[in-house]
Amino acid sequence: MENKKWWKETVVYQIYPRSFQDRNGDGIGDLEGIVSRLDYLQQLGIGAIWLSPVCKSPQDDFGYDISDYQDIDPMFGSLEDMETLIQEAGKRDIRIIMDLVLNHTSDEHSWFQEAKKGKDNPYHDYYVWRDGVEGTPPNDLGSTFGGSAWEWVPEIGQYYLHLFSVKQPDLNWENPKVRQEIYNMINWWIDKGVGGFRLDVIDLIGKEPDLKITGNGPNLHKYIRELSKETFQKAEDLLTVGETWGATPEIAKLYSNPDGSEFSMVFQFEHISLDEQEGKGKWDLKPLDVMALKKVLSKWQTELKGDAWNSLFWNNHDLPRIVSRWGNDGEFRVESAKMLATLLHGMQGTPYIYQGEELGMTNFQYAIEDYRDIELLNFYKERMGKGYPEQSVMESIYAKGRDNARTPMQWDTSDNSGFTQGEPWIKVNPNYKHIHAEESLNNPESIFHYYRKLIQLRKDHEVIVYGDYELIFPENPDVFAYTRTLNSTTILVVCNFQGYTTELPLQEQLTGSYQLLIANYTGELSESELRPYEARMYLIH
Ligand code: TEU
Ligand code: CA
Repeated sequence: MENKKWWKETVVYQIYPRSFQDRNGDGIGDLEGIVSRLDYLQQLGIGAIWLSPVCKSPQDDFGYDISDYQDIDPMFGSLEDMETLIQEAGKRDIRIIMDLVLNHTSDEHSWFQEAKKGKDNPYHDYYVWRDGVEGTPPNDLGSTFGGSAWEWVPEIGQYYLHLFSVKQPDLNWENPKVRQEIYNMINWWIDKGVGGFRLDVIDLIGKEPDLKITGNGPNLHKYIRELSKETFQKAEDLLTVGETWGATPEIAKLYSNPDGSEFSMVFQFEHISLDEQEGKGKWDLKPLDVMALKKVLSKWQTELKGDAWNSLFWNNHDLPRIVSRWGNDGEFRVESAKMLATLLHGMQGTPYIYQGEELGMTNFQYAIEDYRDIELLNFYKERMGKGYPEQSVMESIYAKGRDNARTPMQWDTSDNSGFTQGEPWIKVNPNYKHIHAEESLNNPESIFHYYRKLIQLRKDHEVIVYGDYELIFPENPDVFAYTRTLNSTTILVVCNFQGYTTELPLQEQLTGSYQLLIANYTGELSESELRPYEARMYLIH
């Protein structure tokens, strides 16, 4: 069996602070708001909160542009509030996982303010600069948020690199001083008692911009091993998870080596791109192929076994709501949300729940002026500028825009769903009148209570954490089914991904003595077919 670790046995809940709970009425969620909802999270049963960035930031990319790593943005509260959150969460056995944005800072960070003063400034080399002439960037490297990744600074006659917005200059990891500053900062946070870190776009720090290499650069793992040794490894068993868009299982085995030389685990995104057209980006859509999803997730389950640890997620603050994406947010919203949860929470790895996922919150469709995300707004401008039909641009935004995940948490039926007493920074999804936490808490059949049970099952059955994975009925195009086995115990998970009833010879699997652990339909359960989005988990001895 794998080495036991607390972070293999827990479930993590991601909070996007500006959209979770506002306490002071300015329309933006804050740390006090989070503290006020800790009992709710404790009831759900999670053991850690991944907190999207709360450090000082001009909020150009909503906190992923940090101007001071060792202070809290006043919009979210103070350092004292952060300490209170760590303590109050701790009392409920919940650890706080901070979001470390180490690939870039804000252009308003004092390092960058100094760096752009001149080539001789001691901070100049903290960032990535190239000589050039105005209008002709060093090369055609593009920013994820559109346009060139190079920005001209006339005062010093150089370009700086920004793989994201112009207000997010990339740090120069080749500079040992930069690395040391970062280690000191991380150790300062470790001393404050955080339970771990999520590392934003960490696969980019070994970039070679002249060769147009961004992800998985030649020195990447050298830097990560040094970072880990100087920080994480000096602390108690932290949960560290890297965001690594370009990871393959082979690469993930480096990042998540059980010897602890890098991270606990990484977020891989292979399944996340399955509804994108080949060779195009996130915005150009195609329907999900269930067979492809089975293949990709099974590959990660089998290939990491014993050599690395999986993160399991459908959602985060950058992704559309899974129930709208690969479930059905109309007639079968509840069934399909539970089905998707069952599939993920039965697998090997650490499950992550993104705020509102446990309520079955959905995507939404607003007019363009009601959106707030920089990536989405840049995309709109770019496509409209190129003459795309507005309808097709909006379709992409409805399906993939990051704001789908960022609408406020739906707590109750009061104004703005109990998120704020003021004017919310982004509109609440109008469906809050029937999708909200209060209803979910009161209804034993709710999606919330289903997630709560799944989390409890993971605590009660070691096989869900440590059992071996095997895909079954591999050729069935409708059903995703697998087993998990540890010694003489087997878990069987079956999930119908379709909105119609489909046949499945379950009796082949249900031999000997077995027990139903959880299911998203009640009443009599057939052993030869599954209803729309039906999901079940059995324990077989
Ligand atoms: O995301 C990395 C990233 O590449 C995303 O921009 C992604 O490509 C896009 O959101 C897909 O829709 C991380 C953070 O999660 C994201 O919120 C930040 O904007 C980004 O890094 C820059 O820090
Ligand atoms: Ca507030």
